Amino acid sequence: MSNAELKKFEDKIERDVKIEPRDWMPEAYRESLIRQISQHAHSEIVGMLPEANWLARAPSLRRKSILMAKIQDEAGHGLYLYCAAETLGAERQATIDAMLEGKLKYSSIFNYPTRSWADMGMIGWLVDGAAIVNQVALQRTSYGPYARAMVRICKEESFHQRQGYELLTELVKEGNAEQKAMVQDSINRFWWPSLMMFGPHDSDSANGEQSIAWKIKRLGNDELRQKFIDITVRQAEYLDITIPDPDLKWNEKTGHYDHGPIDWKEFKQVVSGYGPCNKERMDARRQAQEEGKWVVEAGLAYHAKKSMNEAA
Ligand code: BYC
Repeated sequence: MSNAELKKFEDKIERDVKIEPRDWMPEAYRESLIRQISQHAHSEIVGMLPEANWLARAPSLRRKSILMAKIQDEAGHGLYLYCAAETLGAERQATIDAMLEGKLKYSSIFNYPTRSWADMGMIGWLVDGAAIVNQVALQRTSYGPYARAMVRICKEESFHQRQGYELLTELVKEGNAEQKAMVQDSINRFWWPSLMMFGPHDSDSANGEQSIAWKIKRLGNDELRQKFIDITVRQAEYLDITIPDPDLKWNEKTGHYDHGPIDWKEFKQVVSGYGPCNKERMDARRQAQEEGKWVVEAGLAYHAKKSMNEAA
């Protein structure tokens, strides 16, 4: 690395010029991006599993088509993100193997079970809602391929969030008491894990400061979490359901909602592999890898044959 290269890189970051795959970049910047982007990709793919659990039990053809389209979108998001990581030299299978060995993470939220149909709405509203707040900011991330992937992903996440909110609105406004109770039970289980999606407080965020300096992250974990809470409280009021936080209240001084303490012990447990569904999720991914091997082999054989024919 020469000083001139580093200066050029820092200058681009400073002027908000995107860093592109062929540009020189510090090794630690490249590694941090691979870490974040591949974990993001794994989250999209693992995130298909809790929803797939309800595909065969969707209550109507309309709901089933919407859910299927959403799950397929998540697969697409995973693929754009794996491609973005590949532009940094990360081999896709190697990042998947690293996740299966527990060396790379995926979002904590997908280690919780989906117990009722209302959970399909709750995931759309809260989980995709949290993802959008985070990803809108990431559209301005400093690495070009990641930023561009985010633009399309955000458009699709918007549809996901809306379909979830619409599903819940129908349940609470047109449903019976039991259906409304199902929505309340669902938010009771998903509220706190959704807040954990934004990661630890900034004071405990190991990567945060450096990532913000490099403009990989444009906003800190706490600011994003607060944005999400501020948007979501009003939407919960419209649904006439209670957010399970007795300390949640409007703060006139700050112009934001204050919230109660997050259970970081639970977060740490889930992230280190001991959440309610970690084992189930990893078993499903291992099985998919095993069953999909022949597709990869067939694709590689086709590619090798085509290259040979072209060379002949
Ligand atoms: N879960 O230093 P920090 C979706 C880790 S999918 C697990 O603050 P950073 C969707 C963190 O990785 C949404 N781990 O980290 C799909 C770090 O460990 P490592 C996924 C978490 O990177 C299907 C350590 O904790 N979105 O939308 O600066 C259906 C310390 O944290 C979590 C993304 O991935 C967590 N929640 O900030 C529906 C967005 N939080 O890596 C929806 C892209 C933290 O040092 N990622 N950790 O071993 C990001 O924006 C950032 O990586 C984070 C964390 C804000 C998540």
